[in-house]
Amino acid sequence: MRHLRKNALVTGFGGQDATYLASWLGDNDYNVLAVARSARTFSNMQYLETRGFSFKNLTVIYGDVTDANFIYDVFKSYDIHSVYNLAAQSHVGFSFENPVHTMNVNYAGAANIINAIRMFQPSVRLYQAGTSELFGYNHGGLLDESAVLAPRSPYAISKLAAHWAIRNARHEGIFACNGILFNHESPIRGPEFVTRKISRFVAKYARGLSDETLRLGNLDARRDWGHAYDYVKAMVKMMEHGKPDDYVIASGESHSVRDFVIKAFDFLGFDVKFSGEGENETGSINGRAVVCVDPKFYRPNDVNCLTGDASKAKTILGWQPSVSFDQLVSDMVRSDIVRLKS
Ligand code: G4F
Repeated sequence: MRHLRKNALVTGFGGQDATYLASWLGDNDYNVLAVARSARTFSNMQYLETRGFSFKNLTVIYGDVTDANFIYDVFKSYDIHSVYNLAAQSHVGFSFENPVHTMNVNYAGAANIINAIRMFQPSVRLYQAGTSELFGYNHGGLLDESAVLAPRSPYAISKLAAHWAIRNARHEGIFACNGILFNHESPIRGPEFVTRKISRFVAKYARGLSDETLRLGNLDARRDWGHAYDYVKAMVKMMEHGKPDDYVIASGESHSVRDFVIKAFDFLGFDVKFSGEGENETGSINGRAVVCVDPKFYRPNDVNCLTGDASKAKTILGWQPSVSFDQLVSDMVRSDIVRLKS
């Protein structure tokens, strides 16, 4: 008997998470209907192909989640099993300068999809990309699904609105899940995020291609960094589980931005020593400053520490992260070195 594939609609295609997810779904029982805003965004897919990822059973649809009529047309044209709403304005720093745009993409996109499910295909399952930024003003410790939500940026406010839209949709009978994902990185992370900014710099430095200084903002910020490929598999587990719910996905340990810098250089045998405080702090190798603080990268409000407790996902979904912090840093730096060579 011919095996029938289910249609999974993935928004935000071209971005890190949607690219990994499309690969995984296409290899595993699904046709992927990937929503992209433009063909310019396929460099991540091309890069992953060089690392052995495949993109089978993929159809790209061009459109924007903020356009309700576009979403409705997709729902009228395809028999959809599941929607992964990963389209977002995902940069927290940028959201302070563009709060309305951020709210529009991050909330209206989710609201349009919920409306489409309600009107056209009520049995569709929906995954919403939530975030640990929802925990904003927290007092440290491990954060799980019961932790207080206290957003600290326009980005987090927009994601909180979507988070509640999903919870309300679930209450009315829609299969809708919030994945409260802590930071997740990879070699295809955008260079505007701090981990990739660091890995790219370190690769250039190691190849002798940079005599510049890496300029960073808050070195004390602590994040719980995991690997994006592990995290997209958690999304699928939520959607394939019998009951919709909200889940924290995290590694359970946090590291500072400074730790990430030290580890990235250390991976290539360079010993960075930090000295000074606040705006005067520098990181040096053999007495030469290679890292400095630039207040331009400070945010009006920053979240100081995020560490997640993914016990619920581990127990109920059987999810486990497979990539350690050290492996993540080394994968990113190694990949940037290879890319520079080619
Ligand atoms: O890499 P970041 O920009 O990631 P951030 O703000 O934690 O957000 C990411 O993770 C969230 C999950 O918790 C997602 F919801 C969100 O969409 C995104 O994927 O910054 C991490 C930390 C911040 O505290 C920031 O202030 O690094 C600090 N930082 C220090 N210097 C910097 C820099 N961040 C950036 N982007 N650039 C810097 O030069």
